[in-house]
Amino acid sequence: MNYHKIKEYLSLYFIMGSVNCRDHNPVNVLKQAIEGGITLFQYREKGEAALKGREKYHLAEELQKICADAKIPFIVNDDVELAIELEADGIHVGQDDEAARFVRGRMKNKILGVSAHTIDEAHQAIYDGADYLGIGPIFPTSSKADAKKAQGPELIKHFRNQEINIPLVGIGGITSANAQEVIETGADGVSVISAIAGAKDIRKATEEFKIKFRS
Ligand code: TZP
Ligand code: MG
Repeated sequence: MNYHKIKEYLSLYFIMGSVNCRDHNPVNVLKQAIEGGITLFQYREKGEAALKGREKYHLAEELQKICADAKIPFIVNDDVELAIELEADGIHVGQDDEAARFVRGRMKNKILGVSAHTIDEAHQAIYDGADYLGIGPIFPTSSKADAKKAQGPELIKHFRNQEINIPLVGIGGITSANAQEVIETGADGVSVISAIAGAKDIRKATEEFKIKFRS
């Protein structure tokens, strides 16, 4: 997909699975986040209490439909089989998941995102056909059990200084208070779990990001 379009989608990239929604219903969380202005959604069903099998499939299907109605692309984290079965708009893989070059071969005209922590990983992902890279953790996060050490927004600057010119999105501990800093260092957008999914008022929390982007 053309980079211009991808950059637009990355602006406010919401990631969530049932585990991130606490006492809220994931369907309502997604609807409110869309009302608040998210530009891309990733279904990431992870952690000890994560849904599996048919339950996971059904929730994915429900969330996909909400995205389709709102014309927000629906991306699946890690689970290539699920993404193919649902004909999702894209897939996001990390360095420990199915290799990006195979995923690209299986999902030819879909959005492919890859998490990269080093310049070598970035070059490999670009060679493999990634449409965008997820870079982080930028700030400390409690949403990913095996997260690496937070690197600060300088990490984005480092990638840009090394001529990594494809769309980049920052991830990890991003809130409406620090999002601007991540964009200023060269990211095309921010990806967010807890600052939206964990908020009391999901719509308001999402709007806070949009307000910061405008100022
Ligand atoms: N990858 C790196 S940090 C992270 C992922 C999936 C979790 C981000 O979650 P939060 O709550 O926005 O810090
Ligand atoms: Mg992964």
